Amino acid sequence: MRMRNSSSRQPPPGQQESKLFHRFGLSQFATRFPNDVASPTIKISGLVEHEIILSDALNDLPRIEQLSDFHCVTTWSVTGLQWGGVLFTDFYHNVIAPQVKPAKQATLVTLKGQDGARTAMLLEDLLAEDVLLADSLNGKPLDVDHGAPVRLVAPKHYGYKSVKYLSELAFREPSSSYQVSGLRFMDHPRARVAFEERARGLPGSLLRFLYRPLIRKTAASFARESALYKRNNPED
Ligand SMILES: Nc1nc2c(c(=O)[nH]1)N[C@H]1C(S)=C(S)[C@@H](COP(=O)(O)O)O[C@H]1N2
Ligand SMILES: [Mo]
Repeated sequence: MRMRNSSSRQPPPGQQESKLFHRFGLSQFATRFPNDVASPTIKISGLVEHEIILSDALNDLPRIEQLSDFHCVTTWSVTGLQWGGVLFTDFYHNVIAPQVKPAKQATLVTLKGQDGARTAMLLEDLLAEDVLLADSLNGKPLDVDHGAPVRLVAPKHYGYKSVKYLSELAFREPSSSYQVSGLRFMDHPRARVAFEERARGLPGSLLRFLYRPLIRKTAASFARESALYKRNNPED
């Protein structure tokens, strides 16, 4: 088993440390949960030679445990989370490239979650050494709060790129337009934390102050809905 520490001591610009790893997202996602945790699939589609639907996406790939920090665009950060799973780059080179054969020009990948969350990342960013498909957190199987059965973890990008309940990856040309979870301006095409790319068109340093007041209420509503869901679905 490989271990890696990608956690950093220095908080990125505009971020503040949170001791709690909030279940979090756009307010309309508070009540949404994965519809299939027991026999999930990930579909790989778009500009590809062979579309496939994988039922055990992480099987047979080398596993890694990685310590990394997590940065929500609304300015809370958690440091030192231990994710377990496989490197996206291993998944790409051992499964996607040989079996799916994406077109050369398809350098943008849209990501979908079982709850309807949508965003996109450059393939180049997904192939960074610290991007994972994770199925465990802090030594335990991922739970529904944090993305079971499988989520993306892209530590150098704001949390909204780390899609939970991952259900589909689609390869596209970089110029193609794609749907996002919320308002278009809120989804920066790269969303790199180090450059404070919080959103399109507005300076990240301004958005800090607009987003920060939303944290407490959002986290509370996500926690409330999670408690209700767990009461009704004790087996998940
Ligand atoms: N499928 C899905 N993925 C998602 C979200 C969501 O609501 N649904 N929220 C995003 C946001 S804004 C953040 S900050 C992180 C929060 O991850 P957590 O809920 O595991 O703490 O997940 C991201 N990925
Ligand atoms: Mo977020």
